[in-house]
Amino acid sequence: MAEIDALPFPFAFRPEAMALIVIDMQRDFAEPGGFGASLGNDVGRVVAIVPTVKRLIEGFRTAGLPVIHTMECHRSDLSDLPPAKRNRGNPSIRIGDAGPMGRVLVVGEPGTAILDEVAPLPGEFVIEKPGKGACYATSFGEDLKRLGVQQLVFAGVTTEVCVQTTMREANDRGYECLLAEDATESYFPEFKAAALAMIRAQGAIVGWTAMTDQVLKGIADA
Ligand code: TIU
Repeated sequence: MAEIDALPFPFAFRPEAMALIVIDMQRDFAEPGGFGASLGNDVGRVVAIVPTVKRLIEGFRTAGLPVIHTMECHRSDLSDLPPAKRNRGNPSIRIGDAGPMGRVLVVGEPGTAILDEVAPLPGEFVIEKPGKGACYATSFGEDLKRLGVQQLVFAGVTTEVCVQTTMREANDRGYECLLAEDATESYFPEFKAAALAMIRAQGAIVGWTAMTDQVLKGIADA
């Protein structure tokens, strides 16, 4: 059994049971005019991790391990968008509204697409999710069972919203979860730091964290 040098202690790694899940690396969270920017955020922080996310994805592909992508998005009739989500806050444009990259977070719109640099390859799973977590109202749980996956390495955005929500959902469902620290980002550095600390506190109460180089070394050694 291989190990990944992780916090709060090494992560025992089983290649036959491991997948990478890349959360919501979409133009809407990374480019001006998208949903993230409409909430008043600095999207440059998300753009900065793209090369590291790409390196992590390529490491899993090279090792022949599954890569799963998620997209936060809604049907074009918005039937899966609760009013409580659409109306929350005071964004300059709301989910479903027409923006510079098409309708915000709606399936098939240009802004909803995953960034080219980290785009799925044919055959990789893409989970379209209407919530912040990937387990709610999706086939994610069944897909993982079909793949035989029991351990998940997490990357993507944002750390304390969709990434942490999905990690907590997966942890409760019995998956061992590890977050790649430098392949995730928040619009708020202090929230990222707090999320990482919360996840690995109390003996990995939610999961482990490790740098991408350590994850790739673990895979290469396995
Ligand atoms: N706003 C924010 O930080 N995140 C989201 O709305 N979605 C995801 O985290 N993907």
